Amino acid sequence: MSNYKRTLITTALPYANGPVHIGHLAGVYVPADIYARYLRLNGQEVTLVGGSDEHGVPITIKAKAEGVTPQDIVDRYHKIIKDSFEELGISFDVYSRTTTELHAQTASEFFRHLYDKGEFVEQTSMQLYDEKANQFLADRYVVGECPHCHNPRAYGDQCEVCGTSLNATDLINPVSAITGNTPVLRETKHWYLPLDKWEPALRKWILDGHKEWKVNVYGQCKSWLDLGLQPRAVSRDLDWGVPVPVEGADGKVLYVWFDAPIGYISNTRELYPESWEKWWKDPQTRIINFIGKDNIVFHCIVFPTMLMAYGDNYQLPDNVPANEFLNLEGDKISTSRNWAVWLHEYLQDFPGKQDVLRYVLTANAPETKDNDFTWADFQTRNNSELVAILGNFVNRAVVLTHKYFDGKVPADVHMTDAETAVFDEMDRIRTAMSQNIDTFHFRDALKEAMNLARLGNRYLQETEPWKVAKTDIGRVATILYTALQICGSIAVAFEPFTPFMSKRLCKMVGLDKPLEWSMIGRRDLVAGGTMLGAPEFMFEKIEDDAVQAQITRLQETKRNNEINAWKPAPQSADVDFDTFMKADIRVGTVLECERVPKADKLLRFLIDDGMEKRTIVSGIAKYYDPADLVGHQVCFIANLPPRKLKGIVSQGMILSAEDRDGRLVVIGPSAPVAPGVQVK
Ligand code: B3M
Ligand code: ZN
Repeated sequence: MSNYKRTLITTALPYANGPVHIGHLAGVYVPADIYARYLRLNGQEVTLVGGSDEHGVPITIKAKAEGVTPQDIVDRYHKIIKDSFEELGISFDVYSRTTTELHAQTASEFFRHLYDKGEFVEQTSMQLYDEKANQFLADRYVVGECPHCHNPRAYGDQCEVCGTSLNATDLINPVSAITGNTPVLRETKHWYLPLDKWEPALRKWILDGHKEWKVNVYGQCKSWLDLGLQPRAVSRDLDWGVPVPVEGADGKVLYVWFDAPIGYISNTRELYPESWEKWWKDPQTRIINFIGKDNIVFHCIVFPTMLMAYGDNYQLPDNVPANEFLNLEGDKISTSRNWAVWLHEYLQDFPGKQDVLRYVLTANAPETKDNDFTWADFQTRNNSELVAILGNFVNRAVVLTHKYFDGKVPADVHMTDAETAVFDEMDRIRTAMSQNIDTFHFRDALKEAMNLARLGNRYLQETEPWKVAKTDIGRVATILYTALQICGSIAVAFEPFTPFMSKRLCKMVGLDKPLEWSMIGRRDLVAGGTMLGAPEFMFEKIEDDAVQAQITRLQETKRNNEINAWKPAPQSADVDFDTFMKADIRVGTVLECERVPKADKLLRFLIDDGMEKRTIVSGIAKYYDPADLVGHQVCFIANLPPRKLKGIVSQGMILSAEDRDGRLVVIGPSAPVAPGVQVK
């Protein structure tokens, strides 16, 4: 634990243009909350700051698409986001938003201070302008080819395929996202933050001063610094955002990445109108930014530069423990493709199971590399870890105490070596957990917490109180007393991870004092004589059908995405007329149709072709009930060489159209014709 007086924990402000999903949670909010709760248990002065990022182009694009105002969009999503965070138990001290008056004031003042100090470079340049929409095209308002990887749909601020951050004017063949027009170049004035000027200071601060940062974070900073920093525009020609507080800046707002990090400051100010400055300007405050890996440059390079340029003792972050990405069932999470597990939907589908999600996202957190969330893993971790290990142990300890001591924690206790070993192991676990959390290794910390439950199960297995009870009830008292101390320690150790369970467990074992981290491993945590509550299960099994419903939903999403992405196949190379005429296509009437045994795709047809009857095997069994086809007329190619399929000789091929979703539809004449006529 550090010598700082207080810790300010910030969490990336999610864009209020959609709800939050498990990727956001695993990357930012769950780890930040664990950290905040842990520090509070350690008696530290902590503030956890969050809020919605309500500016930027994507919000205005969404508003345009829906025919509503940007304010309507952010009002809608801010509420969904805020409510769902609260329900998940993210213990924000403040969760605000960047459309408040206080934020506009704070961000304006920040800009104006830098402006007055001469920290910006004013520059006139040519920017893309949409003459039809009468506006400049900032950031995502332009789409075009990436000059690096040639992805045809790169945005004006970033290529999502190769990850390069771009200027709109870098794009090859830029097109307006508003009108589809090719933009023209027009002159406009903007303010730039000269990052290059601050490069030596940044190098010293990060590369020399923060070697302890996570490898992924340090590495990204180093490669940015080694590439050389460029001045960055901090204003945009846009009508949504905080107006640039300078004469002659009509129609210009602060760039969203300029005002958003200042949101951390305004939100702190909203929470502590009188004392906010000590959280930002006192060297004894430690600032920790929880973010995802795509935000590293803004938090390690741009925002610190803004703070240094401002001066006035603003403190730089002490650590930026950015996480990698969480994938979903093997694919990148994507808001636009609806490939996500949305928090507000999870809370609806799994009521009361906040802890399970928190547990799984931590056990599987993308701390050092991208990781995958699967529903199968979610179910397994719940059923075989939370239920089978933790829930089971706690339940046994409490049930046995009810059975042998009427639910009263035994008081007459005589510890042996077995008990000393248990308490020693709990001490070790507490120390290991602290070390892991202090260094942002939450997965490992959680594994250690789970070791408390494993320890408890092993201890009961070895001491077998249910057997000893027949001969030595005094010994059973010691065993159950010890088991209940483990339960108490579990309640404390899991509080940062699964706070809802922790609360219920405290109640069940009669632990009613405020929790403190140092209670883990204590020998008298659950006092002798305490009356336990009725035994309750801390977790319940998640059944296959609940998980299957989620998987089915994702499969439907995937299918819909494929259908939406469908385009007609490019036209085939020309075929000369004589070649085409060689195919003898005829109409036949279906006399019989049945499934081919042991071949789930195949149907066997008996066709009246006007001459003799012929058998044709066709791979459309998935799409038809064979009985429905009997009596129908179909088109078939008559002069293909016979082919053997599953032992049946097929004399020709039935024609069908393949729909966007892969479904095959049989082709026939639009009115009855004589069997055997040719199709020309
Ligand atoms: N809204 C980007 C994001 O959600 C941005 C973070 C701002 S943190 C100051 O990825
Ligand atoms: Zn690219």
